Amino acid sequence: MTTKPRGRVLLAISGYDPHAWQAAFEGKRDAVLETANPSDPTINYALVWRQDGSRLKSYPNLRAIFSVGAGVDHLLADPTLPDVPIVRVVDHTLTQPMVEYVVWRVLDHLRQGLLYRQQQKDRLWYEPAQPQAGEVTVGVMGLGELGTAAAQALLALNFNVNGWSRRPKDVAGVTTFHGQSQLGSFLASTDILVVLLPLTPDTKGIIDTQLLNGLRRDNPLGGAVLINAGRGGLQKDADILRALDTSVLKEATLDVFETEPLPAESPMWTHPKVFVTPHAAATSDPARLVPPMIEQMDAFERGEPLRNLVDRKAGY
Ligand code: NDP
Ligand code: OXD
Repeated sequence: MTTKPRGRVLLAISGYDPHAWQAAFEGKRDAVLETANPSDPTINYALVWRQDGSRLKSYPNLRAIFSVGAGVDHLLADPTLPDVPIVRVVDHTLTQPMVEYVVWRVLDHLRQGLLYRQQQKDRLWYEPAQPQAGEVTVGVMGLGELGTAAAQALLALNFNVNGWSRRPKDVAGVTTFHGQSQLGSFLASTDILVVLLPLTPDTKGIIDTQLLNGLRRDNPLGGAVLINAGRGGLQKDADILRALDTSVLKEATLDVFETEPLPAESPMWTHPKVFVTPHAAATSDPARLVPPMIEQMDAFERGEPLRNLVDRKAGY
């Protein structure tokens, strides 16, 4: 009996080390960085991160695209992307670090981390009023895989939690809001805003002056706090800086920026009210993520449906 050859994988990856992704395929499936023949008929899959989609359109037997991350804005922005199913990352090894990141940053803002770091520099012994989690409401924008897990972890810490999504959603313990019509009420009852939205035409630039003005400022923290770990394109950096300088915002944690890497001249780097991380909230690890991708390819070749598919029309 002859066995059907298993489809080869093209690695179209930048921003991560493509060799590390290739190594994770070793001995399991043939994965290549380049093909000598740009219309190589043996390529059935592409693993993609921030690459020019036009590179993919010449492969006649491409059957599916796997995004190396949860977000797929890097793919959908490209009009030449072949019309094949797109699988994105949904995996506890990506969800867990995002939950850790959100909990860490929310607790740091609650427990006055920025203030204490400055006080230590100044050798200042001063204890400000300390609200407790139960007196503070965290609003999670984007109640998907990551947002829901983060909301649940925050509930376990006794925070009040609001959630905002595109469609109505029921998450135990979370006060949910959806759509543009309920955005105002969501913001008006939120003290710490955690953004875990995908970047789509509808969400681009959503974190602007108008949105930040809508947050609840009169709260036990002494001001509204923003944490964006979604995408830089969701925010207007200049509006955030203005909100910080006019006390519309008390503090911000930003993992993502309009331009990445954050340019050396950006005032974000040195702003006393901003905590910067380099798009590192949850990083895709090839050793952890390639095995489930291979399982999906194997199952697909047995005739089973692909999972974690992107809805191209919705944009995520
Ligand atoms: P999901 O697709 O599971 O969830 C997206 C959520 O956003 C859903 O609740 C969806 O609503 C909501 N949403 C989408 N569009 C709108 C809209 N127009 N109005 C209101 N709500 C909207 O995504 P994940 O949770 O897996 O990931 C979220 C994002 O996190 C990724 O797209 C990526 O950009 C970012 N990310 C960042 C990382 C980092 O290291 N900084 C790491 C990993 C991801 P509904 O439930 O109704 O569909
Ligand atoms: C992702 C990311 O989308 O790392 O997974 O940003």
